[in-house]
Amino acid sequence: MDVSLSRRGLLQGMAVAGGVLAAKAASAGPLQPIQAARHPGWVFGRMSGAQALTEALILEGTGCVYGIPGAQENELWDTFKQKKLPYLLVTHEYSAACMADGYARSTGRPGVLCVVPGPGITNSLTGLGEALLDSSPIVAIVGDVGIGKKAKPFQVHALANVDLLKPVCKCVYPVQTVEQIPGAVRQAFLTAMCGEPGPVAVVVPYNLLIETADFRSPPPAAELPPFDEEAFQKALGILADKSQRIGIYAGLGCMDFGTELAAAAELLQAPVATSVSGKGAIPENHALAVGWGYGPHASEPAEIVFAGERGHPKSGITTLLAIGVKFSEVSTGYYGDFQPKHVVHVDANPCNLGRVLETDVCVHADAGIFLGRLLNCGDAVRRPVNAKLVARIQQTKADANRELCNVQPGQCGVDPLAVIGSLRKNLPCDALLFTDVTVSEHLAAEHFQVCKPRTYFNPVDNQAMGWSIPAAIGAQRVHPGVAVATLTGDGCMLMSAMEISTAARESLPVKFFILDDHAYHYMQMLQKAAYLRTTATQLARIDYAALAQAFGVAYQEVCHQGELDAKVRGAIDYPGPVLVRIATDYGKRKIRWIEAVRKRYSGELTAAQKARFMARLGGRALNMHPEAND
Ligand SMILES: Cc1ncc(C[n+]2csc(CCOP(=O)(O)OP(=O)(O)O)c2C)c(N)n1
Ligand SMILES: [Mg+2]
Repeated sequence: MDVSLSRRGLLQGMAVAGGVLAAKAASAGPLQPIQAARHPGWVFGRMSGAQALTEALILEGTGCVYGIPGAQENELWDTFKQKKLPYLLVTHEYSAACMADGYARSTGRPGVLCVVPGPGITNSLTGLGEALLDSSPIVAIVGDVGIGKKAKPFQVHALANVDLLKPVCKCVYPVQTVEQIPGAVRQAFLTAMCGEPGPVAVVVPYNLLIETADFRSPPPAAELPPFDEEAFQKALGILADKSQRIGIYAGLGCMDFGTELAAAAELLQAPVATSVSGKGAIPENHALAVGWGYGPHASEPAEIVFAGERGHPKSGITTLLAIGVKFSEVSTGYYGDFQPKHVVHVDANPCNLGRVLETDVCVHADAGIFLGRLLNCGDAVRRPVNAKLVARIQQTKADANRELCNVQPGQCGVDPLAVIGSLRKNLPCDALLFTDVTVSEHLAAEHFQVCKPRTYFNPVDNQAMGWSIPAAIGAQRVHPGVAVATLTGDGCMLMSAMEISTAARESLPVKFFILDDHAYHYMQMLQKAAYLRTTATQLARIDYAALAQAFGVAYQEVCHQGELDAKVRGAIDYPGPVLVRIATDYGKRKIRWIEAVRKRYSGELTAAQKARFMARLGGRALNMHPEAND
């Protein structure tokens, strides 16, 4: 969280609001429409707080507001309707935050939610937390209890609403007067997007929504994106050293600069690996793209190409150029990406720089500006085409693809890797895929090839189960002609399944692919190795056909691998929402992420901790009458 930036943003917002106050003092009587026309882009004229807030949302290009109205915001929702601002009623505020997140990740612009104070806020916290940790821009419009002379004690929803939001938001703007409303909303959009994006809340006491004022509120001044020239020059010196082999690790910060990223890779003849949220920043079928991560937890081609092959000491990379990325636990497989000899780390948030790997230079810069400048300095860093590198990448990718195409059927269901292969084969390349917190997320990150930016989404760093269903619905709402699908587990589905009713009500044709194994397989994988038994991991057997019928969506069931492709295709081609239950047999499917993380984690245990674990495992292994699982 960039606190200094937030403070500066807040000050700017207050300055704007102050201008409005001065304008109010100077104005007399209702303003004429002709005056408003002279101020395009301003919230201008006499109106209510709710109207000014709605105008500000419209001026910021809001495509949809997700949420649930309450007594505190009925004035606002009525104004959305009056001003034709699109909105979507959800079933739970967790979903509203996830939908705004799905909107933000798929469009690159802030997603908007609107919730009541108290339970509306507490319900939305998990989704806002996901957006905060995953750098997703969101603007939360939140009502608050009434303030002022007439305010009563013990009002409904009178929790510490501003304080509740602070830990999950980049910044919170508490509005105190009606005049501050549009300035605060517009500042929130700016703050959500600048530097490292994230969620921002505007908290409005409900009585201000029905007050009127004369508004003269201009758009806030945009901040210049960061660029540290001195550090850039130092980075250039490192990248110009032709004795070193460069690898690029690209994150979400590169997502809208795919052309520049690919050009930089070609200029440096550098293989490109991405973080999970960076998937799609470079088309993964590009000759220099190697997939996700570069450690033993991630895509095998990335590991082989970055670490180098055994017996070929000069084949790995020696200089890492990390752009628009932080080295988070999940994406690095518990910090399993190795430390190269040289590291240049570029990011828009200085708090992310140099925190995990040792760096030669940290460049506080916007990824797009950095890439643009790097390309302008082409002559200093250009390398001749490395045909050997390209051939090695092609070979390792072909090997990985062979594995994907030859998945053996599971004994009592479908292998999840086959599902990933089938989804890739049958979804168009511009389809949006929302994955979830099931063990299959790591298989998908490893094997699902993404060729377009902003088409693959995962709740990475908060790992909030149930995220994919609402996030996909939120995205489908503003991408009507695009195929949208979820890849989720039965446990995740149980957390947010009610939202499928929203897809049915609104005819949003999302395809909900559910891997059903009646269990938290993820937890089982972790528990079995450490405890030789499982606890609290078995789920109910659900009648999915009845569930789909109850929601009013179409239903498809896949029980055998042989029918997988046809049924996946059938669901994708169906014009409405479909619930697809895939009877899943995780069987002995190995997951590189789990294995690598387990190894790293156990490597960090103290000798005493290891001894205790081993003694317990030994004792349980010898026990002839083990306790039942779960
Ligand atoms: C809200 C929340 N609660 C608990 C967890 C811990 N957790 C991570 S994955 C998981 C199980 C997911 O189950 P399911 O969707 O069935 O996928 P599977 O494990 O079977 O692949 C749990 C409980 C979490 N990440 N988020
Ligand atoms: Mg499961």
